[in-house]
Amino acid sequence: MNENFKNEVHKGLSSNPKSLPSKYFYDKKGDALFVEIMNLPEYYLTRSELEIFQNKTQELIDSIGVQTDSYFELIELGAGDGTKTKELLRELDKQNYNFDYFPIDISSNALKLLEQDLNTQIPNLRVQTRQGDYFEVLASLKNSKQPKVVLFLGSNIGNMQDQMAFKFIYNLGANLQPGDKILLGVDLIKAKEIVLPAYNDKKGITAKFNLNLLDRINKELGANFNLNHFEHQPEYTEKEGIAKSCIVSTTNQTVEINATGNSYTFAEGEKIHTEISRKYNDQLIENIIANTNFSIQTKILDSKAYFADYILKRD
Ligand code: AVJ
Repeated sequence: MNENFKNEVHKGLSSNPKSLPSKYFYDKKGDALFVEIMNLPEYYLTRSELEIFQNKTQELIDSIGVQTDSYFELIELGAGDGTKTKELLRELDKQNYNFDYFPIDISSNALKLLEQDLNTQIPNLRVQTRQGDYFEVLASLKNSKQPKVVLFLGSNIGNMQDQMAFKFIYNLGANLQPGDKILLGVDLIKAKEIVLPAYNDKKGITAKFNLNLLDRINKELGANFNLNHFEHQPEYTEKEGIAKSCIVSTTNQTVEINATGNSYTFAEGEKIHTEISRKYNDQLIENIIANTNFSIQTKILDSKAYFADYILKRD
């Protein structure tokens, strides 16, 4: 049993207001539900960024500033199935750039599948998968002193509070050298009518994704959450620019968790905060990177200006 999971669940459910960390969404079932989310008509994020990678590939290559005649390392944090990245990899391969691709992921299974897929689809590509924690892997790549481009796509940074996002970029900088780049994909602040449905789809897949966290606690920590007595509840205001997901208790109830040896009471209407998905604009990105060694070099948008890929340059 995972001690961190147990401790974080206990801490979150003992706090007021209650919360659970979003990083625990991604067990096997959660991974599969997230793939379903990416294919939902309401979830525009993945399609918008894919459009950038398909239609603005040359702009991306020009702004990461790599040269055909000198080696570089292309590192991806949380590579997933590589759909977007493949657009870039294909073009770099076609234009004979000299680089290795280092996809980093927690899931060794995802990395194995990605490597096989890349080996058949882009046979020339040199792939070096790295399983593990982003920063441990980055620290191990630091010694090479080769020019680096780090991809952090999909608005994954949006799950972090701004202060955490600052620390994250700052720590990336500590593992990079002057001139290195980060390609940071972020969802942009826009109207509630567009953002909220992305977190509240008609088919109820996002609701399942959110509630799966309780199911995971049931299975891995021996708890007795009754999923029929909890509901998915998303919120978003354009003013704040942060989509928030909660799980609401629909009745007064008590839940026992064997692994923690505790019970937790929920009042009717009480919320468990499970996720923030921050949306950005230039000012917010400027604020987050203000005390890091990075500056914004370029911003590339999709045709609807829903999503942006920022190229940040390490000074
Ligand atoms: C993978 C963090 C980008 O916040 O939009 C999708 C996760 N949560 N639907 C996001 C998610 C609910 C997603 N990220």
